[in-house]
Amino acid sequence: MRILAILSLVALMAACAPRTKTSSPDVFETIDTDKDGKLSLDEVLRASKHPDKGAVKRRFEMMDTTGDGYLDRQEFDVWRGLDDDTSRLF
Ligand SMILES: [Ca+2]
Repeated sequence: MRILAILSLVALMAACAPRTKTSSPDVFETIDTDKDGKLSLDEVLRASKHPDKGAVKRRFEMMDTTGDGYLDRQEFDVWRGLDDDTSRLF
């Protein structure tokens, strides 16, 4: 239930709130090695400097608010703007 509330809040913020921080195109595009405009878990794991790959995977799953297994630019930017833990992954 709590997870649903958090995901709902993130989705609402993605739709309505002005972003306080956006990723530079270089960060997203650097991680997006196959240049399909979305980030797979493998791409994120390869790009992440975080020592705990399990933590990266859990964060990826939280960031993937649509649940499609990929991060689009909006999902990526929202989380990078919201919390420092996500920003520290890269
Ligand atoms: Ca990609």
